[in-house]
Amino acid sequence: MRNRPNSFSTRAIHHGYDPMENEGALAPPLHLTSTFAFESAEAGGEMFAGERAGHIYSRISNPTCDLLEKRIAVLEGAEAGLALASGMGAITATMWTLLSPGDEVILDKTLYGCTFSFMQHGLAKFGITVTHVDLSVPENLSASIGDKTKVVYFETPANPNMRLVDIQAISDIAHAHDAYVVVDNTYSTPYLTQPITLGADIVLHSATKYLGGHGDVVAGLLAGSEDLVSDIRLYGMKDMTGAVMAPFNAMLILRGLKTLELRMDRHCSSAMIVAEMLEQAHGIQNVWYPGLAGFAQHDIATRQMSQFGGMIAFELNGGLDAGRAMMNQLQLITRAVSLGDAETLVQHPASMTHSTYSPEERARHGISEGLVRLSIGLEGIDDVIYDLEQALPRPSIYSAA
Ligand code: 4LM
Repeated sequence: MRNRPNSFSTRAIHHGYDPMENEGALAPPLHLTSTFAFESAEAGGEMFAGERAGHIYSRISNPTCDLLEKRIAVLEGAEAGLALASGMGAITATMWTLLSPGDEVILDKTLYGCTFSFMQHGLAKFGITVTHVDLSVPENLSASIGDKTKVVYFETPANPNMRLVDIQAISDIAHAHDAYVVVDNTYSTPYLTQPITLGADIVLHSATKYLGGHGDVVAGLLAGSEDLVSDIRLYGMKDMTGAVMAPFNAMLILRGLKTLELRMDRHCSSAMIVAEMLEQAHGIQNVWYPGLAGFAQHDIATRQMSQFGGMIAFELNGGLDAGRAMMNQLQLITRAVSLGDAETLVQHPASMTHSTYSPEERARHGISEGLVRLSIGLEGIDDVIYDLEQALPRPSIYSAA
């Protein structure tokens, strides 16, 4: 009997699965079935009444998804997990479950474009008050939270401008007011930050990104207490959104998780090299990467993240025009949205992922029009640096400096 906890990678590879219970199959079986047979009419009725365990229908649960749910729960330090069709499926299923008309949700200032749109245009339409607060300063939450606040929601680091939120400080304030804390941990992954262990109630992911890791699947995951996750499964997922993960996609995410630690180590070390290069490069106005000593919230990053992630935001002198010209010069780095893949990706949030904000909203929410976002991949770092260097503006041979 082992009496020491398994490491992150060991849990990501082995947790919840015994080949000897599955005909010796090393890789977990893919249960491609929509429905499940009942032993008797009474047994089926008991399952529907919640009096007997077992699978009923794959919009509620499925054994392949079930294994993935156990894995995300153990990696996040949570009691239970849930697999959903997409990151947006995880977000919408959670919010439809936790909120009712008349409630307030407090959101951080900066969110992924479709999350912003769902909250601003979706939830608000159904009688929920949607308030944006700069949560990078926890005192701002104390000043705004009230009796109607049911959920406090944020990303850290935030997409696309890398702002960080102190999970523990925000959770303490929210819980003193009986509000739930929901954290989108897509950028960090549980390998770098575990929000539940810092006080959050629900952690959720676009598993499309680092957890899948290969750009071949759209998927979502969340984790939290047994009770909350069961509510989201039976209400937000089953009835309100139907945003259920296909078993085949669960298999791809299970495969991705096995190499998450290895991949994240490489994403993080390469991103650090790129961020330092950009900081020194000609024609760059700003670089936002939590690992840089000059990053405004470097102290929170050091406390809350074990490494600093694979995402970088930067802005060139000359703003959007200069950024677009640079993007068009790239030969290896791929112009595409999404993130966390093996390929290094570049995109322009104001015209792409964050075009769901109006220009005025972007200005209010701290997303500059010229910001360029890089998702550093797994290629040889010399090739990535070479590509960036050949695409960046060159100093004029006439300049005095
Ligand atoms: C992107 N992002 O940024 P699905 N939460 C965060 C995200 O970045 C995303 C989602 C949720 C991008 C997609 C095109 C922090 C997505 C939504 O795409 O529904 O799995 O996740 O490039």
